[in-house]
Amino acid sequence: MAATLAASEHAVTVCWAVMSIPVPGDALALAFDHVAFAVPDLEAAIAEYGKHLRLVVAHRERIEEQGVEEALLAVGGSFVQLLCPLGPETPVGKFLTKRGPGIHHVGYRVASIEQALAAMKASGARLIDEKPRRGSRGTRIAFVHPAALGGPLVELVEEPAEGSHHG
Ligand code: CMX
Ligand code: CO
Repeated sequence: MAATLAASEHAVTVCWAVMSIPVPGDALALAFDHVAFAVPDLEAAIAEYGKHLRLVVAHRERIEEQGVEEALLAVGGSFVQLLCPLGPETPVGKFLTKRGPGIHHVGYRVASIEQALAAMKASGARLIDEKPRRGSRGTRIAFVHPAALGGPLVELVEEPAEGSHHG
């Protein structure tokens, strides 16, 4: 019965299902790093995710450069990124005013952010960032304009090298 499966058994099943799907060797997006949601009240959103999906906060960070306070909730090997704006004139603040709470962007994990940016520029994608910026957890990130992929804002994420220590 699914409900009585141990966490490890569930993980194996998910892994097998993903690995059975062929992926081109030169794919830039390796995995979903996170799906980001704009929320007006971070504590209330964290409480809802805990109550309804039983997710817990894996990481919290205030990212002044992006104008957000974030909470990351682990889902498998990816995250739900809850984003609360630091002010109304920040990207997430403007989004909340115009569109209300909801999906703000999708983050794709890439092996090399420089290579991914160069390849996407060459393929004609409209970039917001030509160079990587600092993201949370020591990641390096860059944004691709919503117009490039049919609507959603896209973020490219390069994980910190294993063994490196970031705040
Ligand atoms: N997804 C899809 N469309 C979006 C959007 C989003 N997240 N944010 C804004 N838009 C749309 C708006 O709805 C608007 O569309 P219309 O012209 O059809 O009304 C258009 O883009 C312009 O909106 P705006 O409010 O005037 O916003 P700006 O053009 O000033 O900026 C954007 C939009 C995407 C370029 C800007 O938000 C940006 O540079 N974002 C990247 C940085 C960021 O989002 N940081 C926060 C997250 C940090 C993190 O994940 O760590
Ligand atoms: Co993000």
